[in-house]
Amino acid sequence: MAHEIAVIPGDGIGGEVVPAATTVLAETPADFEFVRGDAGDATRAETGAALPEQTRTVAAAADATLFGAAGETAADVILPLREVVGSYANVRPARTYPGVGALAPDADIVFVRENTEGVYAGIESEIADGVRTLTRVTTEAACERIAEFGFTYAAENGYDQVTIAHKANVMRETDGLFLDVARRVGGEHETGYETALMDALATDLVMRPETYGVVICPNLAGDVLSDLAAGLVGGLGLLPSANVGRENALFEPVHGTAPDIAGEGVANPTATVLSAAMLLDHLDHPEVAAAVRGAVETVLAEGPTTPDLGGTATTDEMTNAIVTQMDF
Ligand code: GGG
Repeated sequence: MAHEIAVIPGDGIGGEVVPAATTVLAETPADFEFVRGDAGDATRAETGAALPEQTRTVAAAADATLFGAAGETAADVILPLREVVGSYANVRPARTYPGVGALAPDADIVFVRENTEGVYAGIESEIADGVRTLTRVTTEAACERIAEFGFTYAAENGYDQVTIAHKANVMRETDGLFLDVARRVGGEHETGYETALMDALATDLVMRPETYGVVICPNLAGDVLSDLAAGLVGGLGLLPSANVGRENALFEPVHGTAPDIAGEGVANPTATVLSAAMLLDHLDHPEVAAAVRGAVETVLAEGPTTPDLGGTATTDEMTNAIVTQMDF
């Protein structure tokens, strides 16, 4: 039976890279039915809602969702969409690929980011003229769930080092709880772990990226540190992600809408195509996912590539090259 995939391009280059990924998926031996959903800045301008009810319904009913990018309406689109699919772990692999001119020649880091709470819980207020507050939410249950996910991911994917990122010396209650719980969970697993203050970790990720494996992070730290790692491995155009829940999942490039190049047809499709490969893994097609990754790696090494990687190819040219290289 065909897998039903909710396809939500969103804004900016989302409208270019998501069709690239569905083109790749459609050329695989797996069987898909794509159901389109609208969301984002343009959708809000047209309908008044950044995430219309119909799009929520499409995502909730699908076997998995492929999302592009959100702009000004990110908080009204991607955060509730993650809720709709019940996701709690945002997995963001940052790898160096042969042939890509990267600052880090040998990085293979996977950020496992808690994505239901922290400072992204959306509890903000203006309590007086010129005074605004934000409430951070940290629960023992969510800390345990993300730590368990991170250590299990490390064991199942051959990573022998886990780093727990935190800032518990300043945010003593919230990151203190995150750190305590993640340490306890780490003690129940065989994979070795260390803890790291997230500011010092940012420096060390730049100086010694090859020493890191899985990095378990609170929500905001994971968002920021994974973008930093993108800079190390060749740019945001290369980082895929999976938002994983107990039963459902949403896949999206780590990058945003890239308004500077949106509409020019030169957006790098790699991050979204690799997100589609993560979707294939999730739907239990590991061989097909491996073939897609192999094709992406060949094209990154041999070209043609888009301008962000030093090439002159359009999104369509790079996508077609990936399709041509797929070997099932
Ligand atoms: N595809 C990633 C995207 O749309 N990013 C926009 C953004 O601000 N995301 C916040 C987040 O990932 O939590």
